[in-house]
Parts: sequence; C-alpha cells; structure tokens
Amino acid sequence: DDWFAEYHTYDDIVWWSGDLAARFPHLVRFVPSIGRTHEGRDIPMLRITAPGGDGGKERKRVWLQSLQHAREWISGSTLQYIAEKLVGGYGKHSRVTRLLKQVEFVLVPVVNPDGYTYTWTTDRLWRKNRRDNGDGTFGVDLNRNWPDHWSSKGLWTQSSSVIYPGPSAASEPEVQALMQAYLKTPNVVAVVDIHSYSQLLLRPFGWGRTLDAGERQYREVADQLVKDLALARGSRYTSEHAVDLYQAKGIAIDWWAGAGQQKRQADSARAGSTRPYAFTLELSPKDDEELGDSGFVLPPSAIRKVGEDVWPMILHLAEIGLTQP
Ligand code: 0X9
Ligand code: ZN
Repeated sequence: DDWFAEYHTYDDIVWWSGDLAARFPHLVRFVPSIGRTHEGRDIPMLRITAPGGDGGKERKRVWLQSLQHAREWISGSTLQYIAEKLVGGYGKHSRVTRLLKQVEFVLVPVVNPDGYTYTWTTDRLWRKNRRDNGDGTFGVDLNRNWPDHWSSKGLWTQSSSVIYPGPSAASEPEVQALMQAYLKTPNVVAVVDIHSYSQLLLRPFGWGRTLDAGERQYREVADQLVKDLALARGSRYTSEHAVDLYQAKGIAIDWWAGAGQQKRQADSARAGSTRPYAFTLELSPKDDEELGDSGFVLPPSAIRKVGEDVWPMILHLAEIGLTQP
C-alpha cells in the first residue's frame, strides 16, 4: 500500500524510520532516541548517506526537521517524502547519487512527539509541546524556546498562549535534545525547519533586523530556490526575511544562524566552521486561500503534490550547501 496516501501517527513514523533503515541498510542509520519528551517519548533521528569515501568524517551535512509544531502534519509527511526520494534515487538518479556520496542528511521526523500524539488523540489543532505548566495550562511553543534572543516579555507570553516561550530559554527537553544532537553534528551546511502553512521560505532573523554579512547570501539562495520551484512546479512560494512577516523571538533558525553558530565556533577545535544556510519552510496551502485554521488540515491527497513541490528545492539547497567552504 501507498505510505503517502495517509498521514501517520507518532508510533507509525517511528516504525517507518526503523523500516527505512532495514530496507536500505547501506544508506540509512536509525537513531532511536536523541532525547526524551516530558511524557517520556523518544525523539528519533535518521542519518542518510552513501557508504565509502573518507568514511564520512569530513562529509557535509544537511539537517531537516519537521513537526516542531504538532498540528502541521504536512511537514512530517514531506520530510518522509524527501527521505524516500533520497534512498530511492540512490544509484538511479545521478544528482541524488552524487549528492549522497558527499552529503549526509540528518533528519528529525518528529521534533514534538507529545504534541503530535495529542493532535491525534484529543485536539487536531494543538501546536505546542505538552509541558504541564502547573497552573492548569499545558504546553510551550518549541519555536519560541530556542536560546537566541529568547524573551518572555511582551504580548502573548503568558502560559496559556499558543506562543508561550516557556519558563526559560531552552527549558524544553525537545529543544535541548535537538541542540545537543546538532552541536555533535559537524559540517552542517544547510538546515531547514519544516512547517506549514503559507508557502514561504523564511530566512533569519525572526527577532529583528540586523546588519548581518550573511543576509545577502541567505536572500540570494532563498530567492533562487523559490524561483526554481515556480519554474519546475508552477507553485508559488515567497522568499522573505522572517521578521518582515512578523517578529518572533527564540526560533530555531535564529539559533542555528546566531547563538548556535557562535557556540559551535567556540566549541570547535576545527577552525572556520561555516555558518549554515538556515530556513523556515512553510508548506501549502497559501494563506490567501482563506482557509483559516483549516489550513493546517490539508487533505492527505495533497501529500504527494507538496512533496513533489519541495523535493527539487531541498535537492538544490543541498547542492548549493556543498559549495560552502
Ligand atoms: O511562528 C512560527 O513559529 C513560524 N510560523 S508557524 O505558522 N508554522 O507557526 C514562523 C517562524 C519564523 N518566522 C517569523 N519569525 N515570522
Ligand atoms: Zn510551525
């Protein structure tokens, strides 16, 4: 049966991850847990690369993650789709084959297992994790909890809010697990945090405007990627500076491009670890379709189309990443 005919539960995605490694043992390593959630669920990880060469030590890495926000089901399906395209394309398509010999893809298919499970059992539109805030409310917005310009000041920061940033920066086990795994992964040249919706490719920073030497390069790459997508697929994605959409503090891409990169450079004995291209990818539908909250509830019949839309973009981003020093 067709895996992409339906969305899948956390347990099924864990099963699929192990199964992918069993089906493609020469390409895939399944890491059952990089950390545990409040409710004790494991956060799994997949590593996909071709054997040989230098044994992988100097290999460049592309980091992809999905389901940081529980209700954004299409983000998980799309990551699974990309994984299947990678393993299925190896030895068949020259671009994929060439890429997998030089790049290791590091995939976190379910960043937020507790929240995601809750969207299956109780509330389809749940966004946060499931921290017990101790005041009758539950959940921290993981994409406000990263330790770069983390802030609990301002509107919408009370515990009941859908964008509650948590009691302190990196307070959440999910964010801690991802940070740790990321900092242990050398040579990351590109990172994509997959979300929905609105068809946007957002670049750092979300916290504010800064004169940053990397901004022009980020913009050029993102503009190129959305242009490719329009040409190849006719789907319109918009490239934007995240803060221009709205300001958000403590988001993942800001940590990767900001504090996380500084930490990596400080920790690393190896000089000159390059800053990765870091993007938030907001998948379909577009917000001008006036779907309101139903925008998060994309029918399963859209899974393949969205996967096909963004697959060339991810492929091209990885190739661009390879040209990073
Ligand atoms: O608000 C978010 O965390 C992301 N959008 S979502 O609808 N998936 O929740 C966007 C994060 C980065 N963008 C901005 N800073 N505007
Ligand atoms: Zn999101």
